[in-house]
Amino acid sequence: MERELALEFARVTEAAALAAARWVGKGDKEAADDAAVTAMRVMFDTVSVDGVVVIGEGEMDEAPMLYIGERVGMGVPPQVDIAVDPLEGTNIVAKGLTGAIAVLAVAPKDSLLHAPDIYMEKIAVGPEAKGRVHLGAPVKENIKEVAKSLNKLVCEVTVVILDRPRHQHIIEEVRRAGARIKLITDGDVSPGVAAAYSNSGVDMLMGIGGAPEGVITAAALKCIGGDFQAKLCPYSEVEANRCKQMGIANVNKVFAIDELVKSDDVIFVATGITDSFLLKGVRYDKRRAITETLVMRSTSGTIRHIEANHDLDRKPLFKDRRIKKLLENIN
Ligand code: VTB
Repeated sequence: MERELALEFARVTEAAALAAARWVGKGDKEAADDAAVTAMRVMFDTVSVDGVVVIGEGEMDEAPMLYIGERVGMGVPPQVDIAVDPLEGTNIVAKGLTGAIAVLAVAPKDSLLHAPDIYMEKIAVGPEAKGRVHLGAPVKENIKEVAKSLNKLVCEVTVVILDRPRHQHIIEEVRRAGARIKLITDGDVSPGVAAAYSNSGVDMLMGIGGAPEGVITAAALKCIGGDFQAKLCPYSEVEANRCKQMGIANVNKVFAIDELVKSDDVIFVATGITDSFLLKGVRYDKRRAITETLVMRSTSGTIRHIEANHDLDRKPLFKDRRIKKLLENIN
């Protein structure tokens, strides 16, 4: 993939973040998601790829846009798989909490795992701990390995976990091991990626979240050199069959990062909507808005944080008929 594409995709997540940011704290997660999806769709139309959404807003019959199987881009080569989460953290935006991002990952056709929207058990760590942790190993062992790899004491290691009753046992095991915990209300992509930044305040992500979010996190960690392992968690026969239909023969398999993201040519882009471990959220300054976007390419290993200052009165995005219509509905 041409490196210029990375910047084109950055404009896509910026647009989603700018649109969703208007709904921060308004208690309407559907409207926020709708805004992010619509803005992303508008921008995708300008990107020179022949893309298929392999992870998106759901199946064709349940999502009007960015559904799994939808073709996006201008329809010109390269052919790519696209994993998108236009608003990772709809509840976060609705309540005005921290941790919402607009995110996507792009890789050559057929190289991202086609994961249904079911749960996935995950472990994410940074480059130093690569190959030293194992999903399924005792929590205490994994934490010890992370501490050693980072030259920290166990009591200085920070593990991020989604605050859910299903994680009570992990929380207890981490506490027994003596490590620190940050519980989050939602949004496990940003802390998963942040685990690879030595000064982010996150050393590990553990627990069960969404499978699509898992593949997106794996794409980022592939760029940055971290490690990620995952196991699908189908909770019913229907979900297990859905995995099989999507080509996953063994639903109990522990996937290594290179099995979730098979290509070495990956682009990961995320823009902050509200502040997170990774990025600052959208801020307004008079008639301008400031966004922070993370852009990574695995081929070069370059990691860019792009701060953009948008003129809200001149931005073509806000002149688009579809976006204008959505914004009119904000009270
Ligand atoms: C997970 C997590 C996401 O939603 O999908 C979660 O990966 C849903 O889990 O980051 P619950 O059913 O337990 O709420 C997010 O937190 C946000 O999309």
